[in-house]
Amino acid sequence: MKGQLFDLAGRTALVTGASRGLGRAMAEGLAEAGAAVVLNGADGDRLAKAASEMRAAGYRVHEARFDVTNEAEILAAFAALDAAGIAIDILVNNAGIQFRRPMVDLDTADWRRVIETNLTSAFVVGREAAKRMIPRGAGKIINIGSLTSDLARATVAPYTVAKGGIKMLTRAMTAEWAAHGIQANAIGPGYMLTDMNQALVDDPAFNAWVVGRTPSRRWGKPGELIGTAVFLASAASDYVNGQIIYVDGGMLAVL
Ligand code: GCO
Repeated sequence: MKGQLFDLAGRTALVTGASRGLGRAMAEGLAEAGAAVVLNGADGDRLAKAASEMRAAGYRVHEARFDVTNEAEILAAFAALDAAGIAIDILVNNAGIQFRRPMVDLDTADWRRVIETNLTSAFVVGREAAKRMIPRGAGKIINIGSLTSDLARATVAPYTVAKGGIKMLTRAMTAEWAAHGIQANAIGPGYMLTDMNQALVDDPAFNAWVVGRTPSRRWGKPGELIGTAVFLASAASDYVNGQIIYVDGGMLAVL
C-alpha cells in the first residue's frame, strides 16, 4: 500500500473544462499519476487538439464534448461513457468562466450565465457521476473553488457567489455521498497565470496588487495545482471529505 498511496493506475478521471488552463494542467497531472483521462470541453476543435497533444505525450485520453450548461448534453455524454464501458472514478469539476462588471451595471442574464457555468454545472455533472459511483462504493469528486469561495472582490459578484456555492456544494456532496465511499473536496486556486486572468496580469496596478498581496510574491502557475489534485484523487485522501484546500501562495492566510 505504501508505494501506491498517490498512484492512480487503473482509475479514470473526467475533467471538465480540460482543453486549457487549470483543467488541462490537472488532466495532465492526473494522467502522469497513472489515470486514464476523459477530457471535456465545449469547443470540439480545441478539445480534439488538447486530446491529440496529450495522446502524443503517451497519456490514455478519451474526449467528452459537452457544454456544462446543457443538461441534455451532459446526460448524453454520461450515456456514451456508460455504453463505452468507461467508469468515472474521479471527477474534477473545473469548467468555469469569469465576467467582471459592477453589480449595478450587471445584466441578470450575465449573472445567470456565470452561476450556471460555474456552479449549477458542478451539481449536474456531480450528480451524474455520483449516480454511478454510489453502486461501486467509491469515487473522488474535486470541485474547483477560488479565493472568492471565502473572500469577495468588487466587480466579480456572480463568480464570487458561484465559487462560494462551490465550497458549500462540496460539503453538501459530503453530507449525502460520503457514506457511499465518495470523497468530495475542493481546491481553491489563488491568482493563477491563466487566459482568464491575462487581462489582470497585463494591468500593472492589478499585477502589483497581486504580487504585493500574495505572501509568495508571485502569481501561481497552473501546474502548481497538480499535487493537490493528485492527493485528492488518490487513496491518500480516503479520509478527507468536505474540505477546500487553498493553493494560493498564502494569500488567504494573511492580511
Ligand atoms: C478576479 C480573478 C479571480 C481569480 C481566482 C482567484 O477577477 O479576481 O479572476 O477570480 O481568477 O478566482 O482565486
